[in-house]
Amino acid sequence: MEFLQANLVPILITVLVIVVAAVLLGRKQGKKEEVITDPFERLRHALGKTRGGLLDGIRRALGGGELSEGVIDSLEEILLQADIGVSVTDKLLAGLKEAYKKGELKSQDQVLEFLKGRLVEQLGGEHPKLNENPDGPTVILVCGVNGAGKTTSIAKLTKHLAEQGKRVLLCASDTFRAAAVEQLRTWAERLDVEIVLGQQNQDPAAVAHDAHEKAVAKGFDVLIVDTAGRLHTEKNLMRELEKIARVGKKHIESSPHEVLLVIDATTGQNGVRQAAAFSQSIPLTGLFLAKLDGTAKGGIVVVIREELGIPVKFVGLGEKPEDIAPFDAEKFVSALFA
Ligand SMILES: Nc1nc2c(ncn2[C@@H]2O[C@H](COP(=O)(O)OP(=O)(O)OP(=O)(O)O)[C@@H](O)[C@H]2O)c(=O)[nH]1
Ligand SMILES: [Mg+2]
Repeated sequence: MEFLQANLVPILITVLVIVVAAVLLGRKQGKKEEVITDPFERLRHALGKTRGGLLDGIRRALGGGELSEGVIDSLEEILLQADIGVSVTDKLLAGLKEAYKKGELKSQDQVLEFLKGRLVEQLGGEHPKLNENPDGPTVILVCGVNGAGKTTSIAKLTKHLAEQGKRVLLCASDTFRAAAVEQLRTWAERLDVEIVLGQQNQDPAAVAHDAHEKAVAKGFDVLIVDTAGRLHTEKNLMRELEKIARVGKKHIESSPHEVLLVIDATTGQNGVRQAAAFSQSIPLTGLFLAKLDGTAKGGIVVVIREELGIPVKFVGLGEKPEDIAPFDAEKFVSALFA
């Protein structure tokens, strides 16, 4: 009793703090995460960081004042910061100056429209589709460096293709880590698709072989093969990847129809170098640019088009399976400037 009387104030304060914390936590948990259903809005939202630097920077540089060659020059740093690359930035600035001298650019809006048009041109107006096998299962081999986002991107692709009515089979050829197999198995369960699992340390090519056999036997539309992360400098691992790519030909002669390299957009120009190096070992048919939502360097898409000539087929916009967009140059640029 004496103890209670002596410590009444601290006890009351502690109880009050606990109650307030519990109420706040309850509110937070009850609060629904914002779900963006419109695909363009989702893209726009994911490009927020890049747009923040690029569009806001351009607007600030242009200000409300007169356009001049000096003002145009001041755009250089902003374009470079968005990772649009030196060569394309030079072209854009030269184009802007030419149009300015001809008297075609007077307002801020005209400058923005000019840049949008040139960027779409630079991206070749691309809207590349996945290659399809008309004679059986389409095989998509997914590769990339450690942690690029391969397995998550496979979950997104699976959902995207399943929504188009395709029956998808997954193959867990990343047999180095039990956790990697488990990660893909969990996605397969969540997305309600079948999976061919490898045992830990089993030859990844053998697992891919079994998956091809099953895809043909059971008439799947698409087989997606997950592989372990690797660096292009690891010769043995690159040879292993070539073997995984080769092994399915016994069951599906034209396999793989897609070799998608997943690049982490947050690594900027480094990702471009990875892609160039990977493509020397294995012919890449497309890129999946993951984590666009996590970077202000979304302009990397333009550099990839300029330097590699390998089409970006999909972009990753977050960690959920619906956070995917097939790449479309016009929509991409619109979302960047909207
Ligand atoms: N914000 C964001 N995070 C992503 C995206 N794609 C993947 N991630 C996250 O990146 C991390 C690595 O993703 P994984 O799919 O495991 O990458 P991985 O290439 O399969 O990794 P390894 O198999 O270990 O080489 C995870 O935390 C993912 O949630 C994306 O588009 N946006
Ligand atoms: Mg993985």
